[in-house]
Amino acid sequence: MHSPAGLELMKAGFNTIARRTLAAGLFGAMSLAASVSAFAAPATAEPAAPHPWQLNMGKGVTHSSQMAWEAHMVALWVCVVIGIIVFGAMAYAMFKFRHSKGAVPAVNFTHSTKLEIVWTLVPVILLVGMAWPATAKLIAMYDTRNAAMTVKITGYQWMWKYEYLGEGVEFTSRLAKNSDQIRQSHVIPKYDNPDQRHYLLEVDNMLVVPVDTKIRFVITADDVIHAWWVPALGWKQDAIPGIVNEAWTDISTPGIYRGQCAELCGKDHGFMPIVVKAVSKEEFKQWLAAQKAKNAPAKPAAAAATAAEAINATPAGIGPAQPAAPDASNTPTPEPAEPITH
Ligand SMILES: [Cu+2]
Repeated sequence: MHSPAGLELMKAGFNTIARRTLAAGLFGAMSLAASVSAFAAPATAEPAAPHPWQLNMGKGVTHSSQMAWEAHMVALWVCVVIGIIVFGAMAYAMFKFRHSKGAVPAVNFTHSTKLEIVWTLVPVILLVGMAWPATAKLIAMYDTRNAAMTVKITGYQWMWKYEYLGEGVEFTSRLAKNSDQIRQSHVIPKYDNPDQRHYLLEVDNMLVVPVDTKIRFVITADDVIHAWWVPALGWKQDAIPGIVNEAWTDISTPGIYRGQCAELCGKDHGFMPIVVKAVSKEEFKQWLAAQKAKNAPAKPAAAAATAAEAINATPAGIGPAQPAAPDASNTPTPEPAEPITH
């Protein structure tokens, strides 16, 4: 029997264990919440970003990506059902009609007309059933009519140039310095490090576009074939010198969407990423006005100054400013999401 003192000791021990379990549980819940919020922070800024252990393809944020996802899911479930029926029938036949149970092979069997009709008709119906909506979706994905604005994309070895047609706004978009430094430092970038998470997927000037707007892209290249690809938009389009390809998008959710050149275009093919920043229509108007204001008033004055200088200056001093040099202030807030992610 336990003495009262022993009982007290047991009670105390039990209380300690209970407190420790509770503390561990609380700590676990807190660290889980912390890790969830660590992932939730970038998720709000980058709604379509892939994440570790993601299994299915992403839904993206445009009508095109939604359509691609739906077509993919239909095909996936058709495959799942076929897989279950075929492997189920095989397993059943092998188990039920096995030799040890006295099964006798039907040696005189040649064919079954009924079965042949079934296994011809079922795939035909399935293929037509999948091709019909897929074709309708493809046609919709290539219909660039009634766009509210047009952006011309030109691929270069190794950067992109964006021109907002009719707005007089254009700039180049290159690999961000941060990625370049990591690349040259031979450090292995880590996903957990917010400064390194977007290694090779960050640029100096993002393509800024409004949400809920049908945007037409005309896509070409200056030197070799490139391809403009942002998975969250649901398509990729070749950029071919001498040819103008078309595409369109309508982004539903504000955020940052990342992509890459998807056509092997030379030694720096892996170092010409694409970053799209979708903002509200109002924010886009302000951004575009700021870009125009930056370019517009300088032009006549600069031209006059250049002309006046040309008369007096030494030959080395003459020449227009480098037009291709991207201005750091081109993008109002570069990577606003990143400081939140730690
Ligand atoms: Cu390229």
